Amino acid sequence: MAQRTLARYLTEEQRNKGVITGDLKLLIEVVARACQAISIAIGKGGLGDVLGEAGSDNVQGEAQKKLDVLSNDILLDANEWGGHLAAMASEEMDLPHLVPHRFPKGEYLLTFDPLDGSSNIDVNVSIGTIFSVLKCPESADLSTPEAAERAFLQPGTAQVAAGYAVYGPTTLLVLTVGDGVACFTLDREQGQFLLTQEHMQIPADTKEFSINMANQRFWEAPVQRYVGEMQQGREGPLGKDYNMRWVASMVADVHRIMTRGGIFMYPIDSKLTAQGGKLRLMYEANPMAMLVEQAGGAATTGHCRILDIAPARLHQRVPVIMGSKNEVARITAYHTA
Ligand code: AHM
Ligand code: MG
Repeated sequence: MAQRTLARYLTEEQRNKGVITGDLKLLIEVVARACQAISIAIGKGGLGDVLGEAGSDNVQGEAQKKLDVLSNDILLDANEWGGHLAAMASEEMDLPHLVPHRFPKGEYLLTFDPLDGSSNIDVNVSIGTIFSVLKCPESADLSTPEAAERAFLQPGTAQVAAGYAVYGPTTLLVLTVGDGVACFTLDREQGQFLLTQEHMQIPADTKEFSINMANQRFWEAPVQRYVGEMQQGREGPLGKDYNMRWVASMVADVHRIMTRGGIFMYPIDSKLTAQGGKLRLMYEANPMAMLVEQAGGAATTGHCRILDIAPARLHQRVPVIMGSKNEVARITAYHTA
């Protein structure tokens, strides 16, 4: 049987199922090509001038790596001319990027974390790109970047597509257009993504958890209780032994969970109270929550479903707990107990 390329998958979602529009198909193909370009840049490593610090800080005050900046530029350049977008917003940029006047404007908004897992860039550990697509409200004021911010402030339930690329031993693109989750592998010889898994499903139960244990003393009581019980293993109230994995690239940690189950947590803790959490709602939590839910998992802050949050700010941060449904239900119950 002929291999199913990303283009063919998207054409079938459009033509046979009517799930996506032609413009959304084009948008996703452009994002996928940008991810291919990022994958090539990352692959150069020490052979190219791509590793190390960029010498600048992003809006969140974090030091940018050269590859953070390069990946951001690749995504902006690839997406601004196609006519499918009204504006883009990035973890690495203070304000939205409006489509320049010389290009036609489309009906979608794109948000991205161009290179997630910045601490892993220079040490050759898996990193990724996360993206989310929203419809631009017809009444949106796109006259200035400041005014355009409001158009993006939609809950995660409004996303029409979300995905991530993981740059690991292979480069993968994991995508949802609201019709389940499909995984594509980059064929480096052909230079295109080929469908390698359809209908990804996260097992409802797990024996694997993912959290930065170094923050343990700062956690709130429900997280202390849950992780404490997992650590007690077979002898504890959960009655089974757990394993722990923490790559420190959300993309890689969530991809492992998409593949074999598990629970990923970056909860609120006492040193994050002022900023509301570590991970960003628009660039990390929402797209990953849509993918996880589409694969049969669950995603919460501990107190509410991530996709239901009405964003107040573009760069808003939130606590994140996501993965295998029954485990997420357990820690959610501990938050309300
Ligand atoms: P980044 O977007 O600046 O890379 O930050 C997000 C990353 C996530 O990928 C990961 O889950 C987390 O930060 C790692 O945090 P820590 O350094 O506490 O392990
Ligand atoms: Mg990130």
